[in-house]
Amino acid sequence: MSARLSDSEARKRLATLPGWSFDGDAITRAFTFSDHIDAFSFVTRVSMAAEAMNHHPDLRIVYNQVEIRLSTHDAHGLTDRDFRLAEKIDRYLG
Ligand code: H2B
Repeated sequence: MSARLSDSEARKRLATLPGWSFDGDAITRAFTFSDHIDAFSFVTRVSMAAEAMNHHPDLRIVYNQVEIRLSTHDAHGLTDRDFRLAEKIDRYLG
């Protein structure tokens, strides 16, 4: 299991991820797409990456909007795995 990051470590990592917010135990980002199919396609890619990492985000889809919340349940907070997944997710935006 990865070790939980301190608040200051987490904030440092967050500074490299524009668009993501820190809420103490998790990082979150909202995405808007042109329609539901684009939103859902993005979520499918995210899910494939999550499965490959065995690290799963909280996902909320409302028509063309997607909210993603990342935390490491086992560590009760943020770990390196959350930031690595966030970086992958951002790469899917193109
Ligand atoms: N996803 C997240 N976000 N946090 C975890 O601690 C976690 C996970 N643990 N996906 C994995 C699966 C664990 O439940 C299984 C048993 O490996």
